[in-house]
Amino acid sequence: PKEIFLKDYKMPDYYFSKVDLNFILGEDKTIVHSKIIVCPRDEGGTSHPLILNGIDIKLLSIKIDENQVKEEDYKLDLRHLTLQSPPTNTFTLEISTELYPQKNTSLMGLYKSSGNFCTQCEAEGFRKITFFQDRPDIMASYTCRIEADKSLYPVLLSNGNLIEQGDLEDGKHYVLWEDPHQKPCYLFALVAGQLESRDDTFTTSTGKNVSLRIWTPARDISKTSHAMYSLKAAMKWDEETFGLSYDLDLFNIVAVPDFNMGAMENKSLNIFNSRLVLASPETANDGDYASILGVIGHEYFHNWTGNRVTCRDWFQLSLKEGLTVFRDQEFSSDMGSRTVKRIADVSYLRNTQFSEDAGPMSHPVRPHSYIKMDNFYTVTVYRKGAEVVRMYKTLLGKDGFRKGMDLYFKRHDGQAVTCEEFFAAMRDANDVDFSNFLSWYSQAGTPCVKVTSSYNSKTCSYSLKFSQEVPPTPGQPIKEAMFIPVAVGLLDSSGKDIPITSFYHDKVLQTIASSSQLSSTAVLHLTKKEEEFIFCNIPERPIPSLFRNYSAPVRVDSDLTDDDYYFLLANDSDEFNRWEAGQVLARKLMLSLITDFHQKKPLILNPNFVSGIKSMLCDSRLDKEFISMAIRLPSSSEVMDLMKVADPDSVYAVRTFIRKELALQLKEQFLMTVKNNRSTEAYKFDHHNKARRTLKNTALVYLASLNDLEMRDLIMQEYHSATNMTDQFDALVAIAQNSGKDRDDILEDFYKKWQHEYLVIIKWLSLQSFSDIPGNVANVRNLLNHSAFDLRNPNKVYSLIGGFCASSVNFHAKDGSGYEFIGEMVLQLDKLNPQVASRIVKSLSRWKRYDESRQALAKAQLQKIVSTNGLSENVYEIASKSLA
Ligand code: HT7
Ligand code: ZN
Repeated sequence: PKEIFLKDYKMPDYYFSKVDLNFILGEDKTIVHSKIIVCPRDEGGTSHPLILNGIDIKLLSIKIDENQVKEEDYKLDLRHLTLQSPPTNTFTLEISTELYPQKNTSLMGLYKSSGNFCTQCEAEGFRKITFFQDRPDIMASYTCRIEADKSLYPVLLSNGNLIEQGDLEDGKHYVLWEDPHQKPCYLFALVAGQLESRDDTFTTSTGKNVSLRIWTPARDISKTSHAMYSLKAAMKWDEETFGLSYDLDLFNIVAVPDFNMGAMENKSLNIFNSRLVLASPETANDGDYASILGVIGHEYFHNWTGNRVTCRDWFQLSLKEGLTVFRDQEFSSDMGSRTVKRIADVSYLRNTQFSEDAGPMSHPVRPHSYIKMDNFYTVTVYRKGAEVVRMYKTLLGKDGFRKGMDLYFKRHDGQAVTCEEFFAAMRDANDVDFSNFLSWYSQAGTPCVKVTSSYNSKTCSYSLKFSQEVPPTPGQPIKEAMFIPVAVGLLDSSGKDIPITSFYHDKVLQTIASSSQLSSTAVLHLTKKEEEFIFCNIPERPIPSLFRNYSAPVRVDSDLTDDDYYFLLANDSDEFNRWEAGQVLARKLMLSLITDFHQKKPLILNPNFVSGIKSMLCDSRLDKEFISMAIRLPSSSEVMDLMKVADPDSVYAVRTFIRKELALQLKEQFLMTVKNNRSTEAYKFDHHNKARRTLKNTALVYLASLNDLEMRDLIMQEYHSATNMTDQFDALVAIAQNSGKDRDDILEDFYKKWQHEYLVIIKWLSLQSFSDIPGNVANVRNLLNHSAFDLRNPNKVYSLIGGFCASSVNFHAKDGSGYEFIGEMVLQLDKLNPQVASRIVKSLSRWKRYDESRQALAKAQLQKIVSTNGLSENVYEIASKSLA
């Protein structure tokens, strides 16, 4: 397979100014006619070959300026149609193709989902529809005519405005859509089928009325009210926060059950995985409601960050994704609790991106190369990319960041640009010098920052010395120092922030202008491998609160003692760092218990830790969702990441021990928590109610670990009396922790209740696949044959097979049965849907982190996969890089 490099980017020789598409949708084939106005970049100059991408489609005819192109004037291979020497002045290119959406199980290009036609063109799906320069820097205005059977496909949608429609012979009808905005082909969309809509309107700040429509099959319309609420909230938020209004008269969202990712921001016709649109209190839980809010926001925000200003090439993906994730995170923060959202986002980053960055698939936020672009829709591009955007805001402040955003849109509206252009807008709007900040885009790996401190009581000065190191990653053995913003606060012995007025850096005194920053927090600019900051006028030895609000995506290693962390846990004015202090203590505790476990010593829980958890649990001044996050233990993957040789069994044993011990020692407090946080009111998705439910159900999971009759009855009662899916499912999770008849019966009961609700069944599958109960691989294998499972549906695959990979004990079973199962599944899936298969094969990529025996077993599966004939490029890229 061919690797594509960022350094080889070349401007296109031809631009397309106008594209008219005509789809004739049929039951066994679809015909697409395209008419393109092609403009040579060097108008009237020398002729260059025009290379068009095309995969899995049949060429029917090709014309230039209405004349059929002769066979000797073009070349057709499995991936391209090349016109050897097209005209050197603007010309019209007409191409007809035949395609087979009904057979398209890759869910890219045009395909059928539950009887309806829909498209997915990002990143490179448009080439499965027609021959085209399928690259994001080809921006054109489009029309789209769709012709189809009227009774089978009464609704025909595409981008822009509906300008014509009518009936045709033989029970057919047609529509004509026109999109006035120039766009790259990855934003093209078409939907045809039996759908109904929930309609609403939004009036923009300039007084324009926008029609909003959310389309689903008729039976699901009642589940779209939260999505509509989320859309309107997002439209309002973008106007208020960034001054960005919607730019067309119509905004459509369509929910489909078969979709490779979460959603797609096609211009004015967003297509969503139905799990991110449909919700009712009975069938969706708080997590689903929160995801819908965030993802509806995310896709809507792309209208400016992605669509109006797009990427020059796919290496720049984070330009739109990192920025848009940052925007959706801020939106969700403003709609709920800022601290809780930040904690959730940082936990996710640590659990997923840190391990990606420490493995064979580690790549910079802007990758240097790829074989298959689909493989680079990663947590690094999305989540680390969002942290990079957040650092601009931390460095520039809210107003400075807004100025940078304004300049970015002023300069680049309607253009396809690079990450440098975003950087330049931030820099120029604020007139700052961010020297080596761009290395966040080009260097992979999670930087590690070491901090040591000292206090001089004679001079009342306090020194913080920093050293930074970025670990070697594939293809990047040596790293430069990064530009790292460190938000620092200093606490006095009563726990209050000491005002920071000035500090020395490089022997230069820097005074903090109180207007630009809160004087309780200073943002230090780390730019070298080693440097020192000396704070002046510090009357007593302070306790430092470092990287407040997680000001940079780094690992921190400081000389703070456990006592310092307990102090921060109790006192820090930065709530994020209060949580962080608890996590540091929990990580240290778990690692030391793991050592004890390996040395076969008895496990004893540190009483300070128990009282720390107890005081959090009983502190009525704290936000309830914050408490539930603060009393949760770091995940197994986070702890395994910190071990020399990752050992799932010892992590599992220690986590189970701590959970049970906390439940034993704090049983009264957990029971009170459950009692005090029940509600008799109807389900409401707001922060207050969500926080209450989360805390109650976290306490329930602790209590379930006691696995005695009293707790069993309590949780059964919670399950049966639940009036919403959040409470019902969390009770089910609590019960299902322990194997036995209760577990089997209740899983059966839940299935019977919800078997006709596809989105609930997905939850049921993942609950079972993720389980730590012994020998679970056999259960998961059995579920493959359950009538509820379907290998062609990505949601079901991610729930059952993806969920299994995330389970620490069974996936890493010592006998290799977990790896073997995944090896088999990858090969089966690859024949149907390579994108889904390559997401699953990633779970084997970190095999070198485990003991020798597990290494050999996982490696054997990867070797079997790469040596399979006819393997997709998607899976090949991940499996071969994992073996390298
Ligand atoms: N921009 C969207 C990307 C996407 C995608 C990529 C590859 C294959 C299928 C896909 N579906 C959607 C999603 C987003 O907003 O980030
Ligand atoms: Zn996105």
